Amino acid sequence: MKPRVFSGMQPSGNLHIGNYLGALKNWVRIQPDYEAVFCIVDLHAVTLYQDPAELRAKILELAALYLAAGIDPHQSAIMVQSSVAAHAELAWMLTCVTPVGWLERMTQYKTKAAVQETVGDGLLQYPVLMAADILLYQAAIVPVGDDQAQHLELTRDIAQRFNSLYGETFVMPATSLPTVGARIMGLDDPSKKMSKSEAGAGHAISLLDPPATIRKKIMRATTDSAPAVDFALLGPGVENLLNIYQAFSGWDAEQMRAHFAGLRYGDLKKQVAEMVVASLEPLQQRYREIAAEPGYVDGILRQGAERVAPIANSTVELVKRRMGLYAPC
Ligand code: AQP
Repeated sequence: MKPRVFSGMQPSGNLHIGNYLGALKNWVRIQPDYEAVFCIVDLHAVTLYQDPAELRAKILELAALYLAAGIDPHQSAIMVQSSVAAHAELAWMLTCVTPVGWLERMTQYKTKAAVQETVGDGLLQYPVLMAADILLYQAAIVPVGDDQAQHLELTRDIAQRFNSLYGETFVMPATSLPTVGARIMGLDDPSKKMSKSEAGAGHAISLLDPPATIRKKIMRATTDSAPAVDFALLGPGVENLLNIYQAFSGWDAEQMRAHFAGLRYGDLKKQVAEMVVASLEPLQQRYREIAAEPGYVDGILRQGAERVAPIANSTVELVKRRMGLYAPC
C-alpha cells in the first residue's frame, strides 16, 4: 500500500505563483508515489469573513486549478473540507487536548489577528483544524510552503500529546518543503511573503493573470539600486526574482549563476517574465477547458469526498473509542 499524503489550500482570493511553487507543483510531482488527498479547505477560509457567493465560486475555481495544474483525479482524491463532516468533528476532539498557549504563539495567527478589529475564535483554532485535516487521513507527509512549517510542528505536538494521553493513535506526519520556491516573496515588497490576502495590484502574480499583466507586474517588481545581478550581494527583490526563475525552470545553482551573473536588472526581469508566462500558459489553457465543462468539477469533488469519507470516519471512530466517547459497537 502506498503511504498517504495530505495537503490543502484555502479558497480565499486568487491562487498565486507562491502557492503554486511552494505547494501545488510539488503535489503534482509526488502524486504517483502516494495515496493523495488534496483538499479545498473552505472551513479554514471562513476563519476570516468571505462573501458567500464569492466563496462558492472560489471553491470551484480552486478545484479547477488543481486539475489544470496536473492533479489527476483518477490517482488522487480532490475534495472539499466541509463536505466530510469528520474534519470538524476531529478538530473539536483535538481542541480539547491543545493548550491555548500553543495557538497564541503561532506566527500566522499573530500576523492575521494584528490587522483585525475583533479576532474570531476560528482564527485561533485554525491550526487545530489543520491538524485534524492531516491526522484524519494518517498522512505520512504533508507538502506545503515554508509558512506552514510551524503549523506542521504544532500538528505533531498535538498528535504526540493525544498519543501519550490516550495511546498510539496517530501517524506522525513529516513536512515536505520544495528545495526551491518554499517561500516566494511579494513583488512590491520582498520582505513579505507573497500572499492571497495582501492588497496591492503589484504584489502577487495570480495563476490566471494574462501574459500582459504578468509582464507588467514583474517589470515593476521592487529590486535595489545596483545595476546588475551580483551573486555575492543579492538584494531580497533580485533574489526573489531569481528564485522564481529557478523554481519554474528547474535549473540548478550553477546554471543560474552562469546565466544571470552580471545581467542588468531590466533584462533579468524580462527573462523572468517570459519564463512565468510560458510556464503558466499550459495551465491557463487547461483551466479554460475545464471551466467550459459545466458540472465536471462538481462531479470530481463529489467522487473525491465519497472516496475519502470512509478513511476519515474510521479515524473519528477510533478517536472516539480512545477517548471513551460513545461509539456503538
Ligand atoms: N509566498 C509563498 N511561497 C511559497 N508557498 C506559499 N504558500 C502560501 N504562500 C506561499 C503555500 O501555499 C499553500 C496554500 O496556502 P493557504 O491557501 O492555506 O494559505 P496561506 O498559506 O495562508 O497562503 P496565502 O497565499 O498567504 O493565503 P492567505 O492570504 O489567504 O492566507 C500552503 O502550502 C502554503 O504554505
